[in-house]
Amino acid sequence: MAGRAVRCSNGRVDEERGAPVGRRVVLGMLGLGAAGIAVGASAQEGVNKALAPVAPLGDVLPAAGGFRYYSVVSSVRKRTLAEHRITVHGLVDKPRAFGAADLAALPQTRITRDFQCVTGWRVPDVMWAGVALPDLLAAVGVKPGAKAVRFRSFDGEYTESLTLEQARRRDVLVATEMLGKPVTHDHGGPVRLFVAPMYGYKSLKWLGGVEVTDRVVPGYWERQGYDVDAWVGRSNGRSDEPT
Ligand SMILES: Nc1nc2c(c(=O)[nH]1)N[C@H]1C(S)=C(S)[C@@H](COP(=O)(O)O)O[C@H]1N2
Ligand SMILES: [Mo]
Repeated sequence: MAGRAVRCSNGRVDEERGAPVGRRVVLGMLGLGAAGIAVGASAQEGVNKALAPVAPLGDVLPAAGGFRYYSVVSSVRKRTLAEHRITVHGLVDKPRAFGAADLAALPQTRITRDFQCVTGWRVPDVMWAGVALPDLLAAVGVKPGAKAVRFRSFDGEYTESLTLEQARRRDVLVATEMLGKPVTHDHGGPVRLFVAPMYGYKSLKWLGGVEVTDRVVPGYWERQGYDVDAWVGRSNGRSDEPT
């Protein structure tokens, strides 16, 4: 799928789902303040390559401070929080669909952490709010024999996984708010994951399904060589970017 580069500077996402596109394809930059400086595709590619596995992260990118908007598909249909449901199923006692009111009825957790992509960019001190994943799992009851959790995006392509132990950390959020507002569509709203201790690719956007499983099923980027245990600073991607 390399070469299907689509880039739109305003971060707009079309309504229709499209074909998968490569990781290097930055569809747009959502600037925070003055950080939304457009970077040409080739420059961005160079930056990604240079920083991919081992660069000292953070103070390398002059334009760091803004999120890059990432999606492996060219467009994702929008869903409102009111209509959206997250299905929680698999090795659980009570499989259940959670709508906005159901999520709001669970304990709410707020955390502020840096957001760190494995390719080098970092956004400091991002505030997130939502339901801590252990609280969501407790609401359905995890069966004996469960070992992992698999996440599916309603973009139709992206998946992620955590071990059950990782999924029970209090700093893993099913996030409905980011930066003090509902998570926007471009950032994976109405509901996305935020896995604070790990690189950004674990923080699946457009969360649709949570399945408790008996083993870790590697996610989208992990099938292309990225570490499954993506601890910031303790794991890393590959120097050759997958497409
Ligand atoms: N569904 C989905 N989730 C995703 C991705 C993606 O392409 N699709 N990219 C991941 C990567 S690599 C990063 S760094 C973050 C980027 O989040 P942002 O687009 O809100 O900046 O989302 C992660 N979650
Ligand atoms: Mo990333």
